[in-house]
Amino acid sequence: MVKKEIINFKEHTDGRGSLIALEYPKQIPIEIKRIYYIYNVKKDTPRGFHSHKDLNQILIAISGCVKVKISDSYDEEIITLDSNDKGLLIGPMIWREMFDFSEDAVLLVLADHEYDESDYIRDYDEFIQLGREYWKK
Ligand code: T46
Repeated sequence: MVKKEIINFKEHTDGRGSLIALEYPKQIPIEIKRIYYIYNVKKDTPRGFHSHKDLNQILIAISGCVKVKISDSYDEEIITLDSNDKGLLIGPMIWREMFDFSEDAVLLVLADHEYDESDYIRDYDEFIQLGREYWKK
């Protein structure tokens, strides 16, 4: 099993519609420093292909559907994000690839650090080497 968490968000639904609030630490376990969203992804165009050294992030398919392949350098898993009341928490030293974006997919990402290119591991062989030291199964 790859270390990750699926967080189910509480929906506030009434006659007018639905609302989901994400507040630290009640609904989400990370303090948000940055928010970004990915959309208009071309058909059959995967993204990601990297790990982070320190960053924690929560991925939410606000609209549509997207699959995320995660690996800790030993095991891998594919998680389907297809509902805006569910978030995937991924921590450090987890390789991620996002693929099969539906046309209407909007992937919202909450991150606990500012953008820092030096936090990325973009080379897969380097990730496997560092990941095996980090996770030591
Ligand atoms: C991740 C997955 C889920 C910025 O300027 N600021 C930012 O906060 C981010 C995230 C990106 N950028 C720039 C850097 C690149 O020129 O936006 C461009 C696309 O970024 P990237 O190729 O890293 O995008 P993805 O979709 O491959 O990966 C992103 C995040 O970078 C990454 O942290 O975990 O989404």
